[in-house]
Amino acid sequence: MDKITIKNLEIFANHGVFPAENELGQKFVISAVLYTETRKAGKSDDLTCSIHYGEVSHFIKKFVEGHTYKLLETVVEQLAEALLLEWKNLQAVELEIQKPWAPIGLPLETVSVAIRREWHTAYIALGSNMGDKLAYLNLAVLRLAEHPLCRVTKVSDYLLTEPYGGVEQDDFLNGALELQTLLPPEELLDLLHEIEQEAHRERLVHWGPRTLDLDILLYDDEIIDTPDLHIPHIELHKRDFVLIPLAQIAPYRRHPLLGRTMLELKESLQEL
Ligand code: PH2
Ligand code: MG
Ligand code: MG
Repeated sequence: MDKITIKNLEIFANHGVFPAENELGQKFVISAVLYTETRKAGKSDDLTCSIHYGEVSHFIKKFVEGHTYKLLETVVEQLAEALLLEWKNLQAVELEIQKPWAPIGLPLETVSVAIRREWHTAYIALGSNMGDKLAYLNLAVLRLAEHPLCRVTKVSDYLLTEPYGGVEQDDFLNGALELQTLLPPEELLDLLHEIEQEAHRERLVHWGPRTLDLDILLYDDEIIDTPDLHIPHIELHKRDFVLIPLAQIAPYRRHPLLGRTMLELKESLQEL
């Protein structure tokens, strides 16, 4: 992706672990790489199609002067989030903050922290087979849509499905949604668990009845296998109640391990 770079912007501010740093202040030097498509602006010569680096620079100055954090880590984390939320066409940002006068009692040229943060695309499966199923799925969509670090970009139709997996239970209402998010996978999983809790989800029977089940199906093209988290969802390609709604909102998205599109996976399942 194209990028716009701001290099070594000097700002006097008050971040630091030592109280004297918070009181007296010192020099910080910030660099930012803004990832955005510049093609449209390049063809039209219209600044509104791009990102005004002057505005970004003043935003950074105001932000860094206007907060007092102990850690450089916090300054860049909070600043990256603020930038990604403020500029709609900013896909990713790299930030580096330097502290050339760091008071550590030793001569050094500079110390710095650098991070990259970006919008991720995730697909979430929705399921309910207890109580007001429709209200539970709608609650999930609403909670994700109103979360400051998430944007719901597509919601599939909901469908009634027979229980899969051998447990005798009521039919499910299933669906899927597409999300843009600044949350890393583990934090997204925590958020889904919080929403399940709000729906009074009780984990009694494995694969048993539930008011609300929210599963991460895909997260960019990442492959993650930790004890708590498997992405892509391990059963994704075996379940029509996942593939029907997912193929509706992301037909040409490819499974990162199987290499086949969601439409292909759905069709090959239906041929069985
Ligand atoms: N979820 C399960 C087990 N079985 N069956 C259907 N039809 N829909 C589900 O969402 C579902 C299921 C475990 O998550
Ligand atoms: Mg599930
Ligand atoms: Mg689950």
